[in-house]
Amino acid sequence: RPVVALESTIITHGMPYPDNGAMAANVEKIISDNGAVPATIAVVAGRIKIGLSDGERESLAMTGDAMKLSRADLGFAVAEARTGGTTVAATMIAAHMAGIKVFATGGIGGVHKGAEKSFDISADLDELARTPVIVVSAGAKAILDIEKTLEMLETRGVPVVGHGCETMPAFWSRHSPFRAPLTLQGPEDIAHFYRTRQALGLGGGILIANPVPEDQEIPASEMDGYIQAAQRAAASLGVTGKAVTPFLLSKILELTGGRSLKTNIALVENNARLAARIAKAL
Ligand code: PSU
Ligand code: MN
Repeated sequence: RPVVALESTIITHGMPYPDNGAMAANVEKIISDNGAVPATIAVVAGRIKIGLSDGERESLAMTGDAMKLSRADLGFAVAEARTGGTTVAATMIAAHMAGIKVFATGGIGGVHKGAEKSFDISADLDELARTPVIVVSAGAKAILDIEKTLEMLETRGVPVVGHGCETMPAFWSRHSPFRAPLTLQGPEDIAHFYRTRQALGLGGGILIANPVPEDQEIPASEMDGYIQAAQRAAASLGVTGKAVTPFLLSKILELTGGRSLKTNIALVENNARLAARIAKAL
């Protein structure tokens, strides 16, 4: 049956309670309504779960001390019987273990602004290079350096496909100043492209960049000020490492008075719909 994987760092570290739990339940429903089976992936007390019960999903949403698990920490959480949300990278790993080919998220991690000094580049990019899963996103979060993220993906051999768009979306906004490297029009074409890459033995994943619906976007010109303010706050508080992304997201939520969260939820829902259609096409 067509299955769509869903990540859980967005639940544990990406949105506040109770919006996170409501978003997670609703996204699963959207996938079911579109004829596919949702599988939210997380580590619960040391077990990698492919699909959560309503109760497990809700208690993950309420867990204050869940770990943020990427490739580096996934094995640790299993060994030490810990609970955590899986990032795009760790969710791709677990989805692939279970034979799931399509995964819906909000935005991927990427090259952070100032990475030439901090070396802060998300493990999501490396995972896209090695694990054959289609990741449906709204692009790279605008808190990142989108231009460097695209360069890095090209270097690592990851196809980046705009869904029906010529410019790269910027998460909360439909447009960034950069071109989408490739463009495809719909789920059938994306499924065909995936199968072709498999047949050629090219390996690795595909990143789909799906712009947020027009009536839900926050224009880039408006987001820029909030993003810069959040970045200044992170720098002055000395936030580093895996705490950077969650910090910036919650600061931006605060600065936009909750508007960024509404957009974030809308774009995840939009990605879930497309992912279900791709899974069915495959
Ligand atoms: N998109 C969101 N909220 C999130 C994330 C993405 O709207 O919380 C998470 C994803 O799980 C992504 C992770 O894989 O942030 C990237 O973290 P880092 O930059 O530390 O690799
Ligand atoms: Mn990082």
